[in-house]
Amino acid sequence: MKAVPPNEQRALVERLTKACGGAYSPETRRKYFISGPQWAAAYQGQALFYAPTRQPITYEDVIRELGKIGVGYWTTHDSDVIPAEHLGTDRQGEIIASIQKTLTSNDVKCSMVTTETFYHEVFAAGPAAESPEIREYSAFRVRNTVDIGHELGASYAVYWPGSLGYLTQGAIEETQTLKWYAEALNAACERDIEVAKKKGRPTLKHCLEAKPFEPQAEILLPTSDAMLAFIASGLLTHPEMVGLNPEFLHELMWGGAPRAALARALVAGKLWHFDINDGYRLKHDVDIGVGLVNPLDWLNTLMLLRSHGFNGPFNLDFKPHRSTSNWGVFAVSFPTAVDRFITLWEMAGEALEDPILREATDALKAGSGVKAGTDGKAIHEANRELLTLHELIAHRLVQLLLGLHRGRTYSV
Ligand code: GLT
Ligand code: MN
Ligand code: MN
Repeated sequence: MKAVPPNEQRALVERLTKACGGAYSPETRRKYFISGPQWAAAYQGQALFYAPTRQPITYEDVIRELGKIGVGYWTTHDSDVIPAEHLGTDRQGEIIASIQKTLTSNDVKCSMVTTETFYHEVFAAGPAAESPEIREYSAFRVRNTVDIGHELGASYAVYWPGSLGYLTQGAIEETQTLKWYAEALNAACERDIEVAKKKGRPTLKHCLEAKPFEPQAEILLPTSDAMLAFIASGLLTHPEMVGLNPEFLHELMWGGAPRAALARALVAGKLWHFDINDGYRLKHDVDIGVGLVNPLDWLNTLMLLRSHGFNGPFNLDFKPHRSTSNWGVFAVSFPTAVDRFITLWEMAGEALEDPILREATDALKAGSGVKAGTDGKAIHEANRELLTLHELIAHRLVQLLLGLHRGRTYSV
C-alpha cells in the first residue's frame, strides 16, 4: 500500500469507520441513558510511564462533540472544569453559568458530578487523613460538589476513594480512617438535604465506586462488596442516600465476575449508576472501551441488568487509546463505544426473548418431577439429561453474539 500522507489520514479513518457499518443515528443514541465523562474525553493519553499524546481540550469542546454524536448526558469532576483555587468562589459561579449555557445549546444534560479527592497534593495522605484541616477541606470539596450538582441539574454524585489506603501499613489506623471517611460522606448528604429542600429538587443519589488498587497500593474499600458493608456499617448518617457506582473493569481487576458483583448490588437495592468499559482480569486500570475485550461477559451482564429493570445511567468511563488523535476521540472512540454498547444492549433484549434460551431455562427450573425424597443420587439421576442444558445455554449465547443463530457459517 502507498504511504498515507498526513493530509489524507482523516479521510482514510473516516472511510474505514463508515465501511465498518453498524452505526446508530444520534437520535437513536440519545434514547439511552448514556453519559460521557469530561475526564474521559479530555484524557491526554498520559500515564505513569507515558507522556501525553493529545492536546488539552475544554468542556465546550467535549459537550459540543458529545451532543453531535448523540450522547445526551455529561459527567464531570469538580476540578475537571473548575481550577481547584476557584472552587467555592464567585469564579465557580461564573464557570457553572457558562457550562449551563453550553449544555443547553448542545441539548446535553449534566447527569452526575464527582469530587476529585486523589490528584491534588492536599490529598497526599488521602481524603480522610489524620490532620483535621485536611478532613475539613475534603468535607468542603464534597459539599461544594453537591452544590455544583444541584446548580447543573444533576441527579447523581459519585465518590471514588482511590486514595483511601496506603503504600505501607502501620501509619494509619483503618477503623479510624473509615470513620473519618464516613464523616465526609455524611457532610455531603447533609448538605444535599439542605440544598435540595431550598431548591425544591430531589436529593442526589450518592454512589460509591470501588477499585481494588491504584493509585494506592492497599485500599480500604477495594470492592463493591466492601462498599456495601461500609454502607451498612452504621457509620453513615444517611445510608438510604448512598448506593453504588460499580465499574465493569474494577471488578475484573480483583478477579471478580462483574455480573455476579452487579447481582449482589441488585439484591441489596444499591445498583444506582454503572461505569461501562472493559479490560483484563488481575491487571491495572486500562479503561478500554466497552465490549472491546469481553463482549460475551458484556452480553451476559446486560441480560442480568435488563431482566432487573436497570436502564442506566451507563457512564462511558473509558480512556481513548493513547494512539488515537484528538480528532479520533470523537470520530472513532466515543461513537464506536456507544454503538457497541447499544448493540450489546439490544442483543441482550433479544437473548432474553430467545425461545431456545427461554425453554431451556424454564425446563431447568421445572426439574424432573421425580419424587426421590432425600436420595441425592436418585435426584441427580432424575435430572441428569436436563442439566446438559447448561452447556447448551452457553453455546446459544455465543451463537447469538456471533450471529450464528442467523445462519452465519464459514465455509472451509
Ligand atoms: C478515575 C477513576 C475512575 C472514576 C473516576 C471518578 S476518576 O478516572 O479511575 O474509575 O470513575 O472519580
Ligand atoms: Mn470509574
Ligand atoms: Mn477504571
